[in-house]
Amino acid sequence: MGWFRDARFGMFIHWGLYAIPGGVWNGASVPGAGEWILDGGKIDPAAYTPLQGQFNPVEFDAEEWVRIAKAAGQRYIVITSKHHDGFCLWDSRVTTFDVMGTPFKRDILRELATACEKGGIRLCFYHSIMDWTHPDYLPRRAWDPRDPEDADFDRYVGDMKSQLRELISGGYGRVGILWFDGEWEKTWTHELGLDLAKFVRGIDPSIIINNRVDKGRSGMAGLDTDGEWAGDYGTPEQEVPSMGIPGTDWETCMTMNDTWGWKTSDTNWKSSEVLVRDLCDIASKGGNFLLNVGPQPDGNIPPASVERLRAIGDWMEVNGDSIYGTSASPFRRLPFGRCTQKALPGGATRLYFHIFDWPVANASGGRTLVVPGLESPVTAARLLGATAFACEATRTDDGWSISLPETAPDAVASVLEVDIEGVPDIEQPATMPSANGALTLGAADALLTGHVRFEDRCENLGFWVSADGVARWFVRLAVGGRYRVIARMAAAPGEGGSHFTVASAPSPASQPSVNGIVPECKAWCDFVEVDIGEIELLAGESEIIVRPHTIAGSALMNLAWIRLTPTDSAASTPPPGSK
Ligand code: H79
Repeated sequence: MGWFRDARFGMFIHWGLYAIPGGVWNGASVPGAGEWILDGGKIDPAAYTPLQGQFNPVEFDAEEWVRIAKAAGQRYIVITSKHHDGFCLWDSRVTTFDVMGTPFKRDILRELATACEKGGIRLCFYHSIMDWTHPDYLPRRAWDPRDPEDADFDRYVGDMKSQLRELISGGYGRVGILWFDGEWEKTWTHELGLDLAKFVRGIDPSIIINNRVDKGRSGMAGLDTDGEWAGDYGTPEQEVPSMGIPGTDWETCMTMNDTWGWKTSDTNWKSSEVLVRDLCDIASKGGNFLLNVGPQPDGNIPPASVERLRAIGDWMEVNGDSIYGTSASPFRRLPFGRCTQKALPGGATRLYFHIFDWPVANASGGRTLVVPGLESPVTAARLLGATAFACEATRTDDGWSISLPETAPDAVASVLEVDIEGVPDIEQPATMPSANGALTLGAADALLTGHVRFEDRCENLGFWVSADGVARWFVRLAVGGRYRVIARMAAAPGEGGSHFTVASAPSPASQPSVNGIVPECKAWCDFVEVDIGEIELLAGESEIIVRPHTIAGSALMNLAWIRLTPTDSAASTPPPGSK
């Protein structure tokens, strides 16, 4: 996994026959992603496959694509050798439904392999297990008139293996990753997944295989559920796991608009600012970013994509050290942005702070970045980019503060490089009781995993749509005791009645958790405070965990805060020095 972890940033390319209709079939716009048009438009494969006769991307230039990826700072390319429609972008001996049967008649993957080799980019293949046009693939789409009795799924698997052998040892260079997809259909089994992974490894033991070769993926979160699954890394799609996944390799794949394959009507582009911050965010959580482009039928990458890649590249040119070869942030959370780290020779550590929110001027007009909780001695601090400013690091009561110039070197994300002695020693932020001993756990301070989000509008946790959504807070108490639990929450009419649990960990056996029921309110932000019972907390640091038990409506609740109020005298005395 070495090169993969170092690379951190790659280009996804979705290209095939679907680029020709670009989301429009018989004059009508087909909802959904461009590459899904056969499915979304309920198109008979016999009406779709003739697109092969129109595929003629005369402006295709593999070297230009590689230049664009390199200029963006991307270190690898994952291209669709075959997507769900079954069309193959290389000269395959197994099928005539490939690029050699088009007017273009050029082996696109071979040209790209040559350009990648020359440019020092790792070439990888996305290969769909699901195949809507292969005569032996099952199950068939409901509107597909072909008789499924004639299909032989084992023969399909055999063809797929032959094709993978062509891709791995057919002169396309050293393949970095095989990126499988479409594994969720019922014909694909755990046994077939294990066998396919073994087959690929048998041809080239160094190939990285994503987890979609097997059946372990839990929905769009892309991470394996518990169990022994084949595959080297997790594949969250269109989302960033909020806490990363310690001990697991992963890669978020994402589009710049809402489609993977070219779709003429999709102009819902993310800004380059958002994409740069996504890259920082993903690196800070220990993952890779696989950012998609869907080339046009003429062979050009859409100008809107090229423009964004160039902006990211300009940022990477200056700040790439804070991304390549880094590992996840040692901080649970930082108020101003993100952080990555790298080990230095001799046991020291370099921290890279991605400053999204530049500090405002203090009373004396200066600017300082406060790094809460950093206990390690700081030996050097400097900003990346063209700035002569000498950053000074000062120890404070609860961390370090580092002086900064008035203007941020980069309006989107400035990088401050900070060297420390040894491995990071960090006192993680924790909520402490107020003067009356109460702990208020606000939505904005929650650490989130799974399907729950912070919502700005009413400052609550919301979109709590599935049982995997968990909110956690860290608290620090001088003395333990019993606490009354009040939740400020809301659910729209017809959405009440969900059950949830508030628990502490570690917890005393006597009263480890309490259950609450969500009231029905006038609207999602019409909050009410509900007393849901008592729990007991231990002295020292513990976690308060809120998770769904049963979701009655479309989502669990909107949660503004949880307040824990001491019920006995021991805990109601605030610990010395608490704020
Ligand atoms: O190639 C791009 C898309 O065409 C493809 N994956 C990216 C990289 C893609 N196929 N389907 N989807 C995206 C969305 C489909 C999701 C679902 Fe499921 C399939 C919902 C139910 C089955 C996978 C399994 C996600 C949840 C469970």
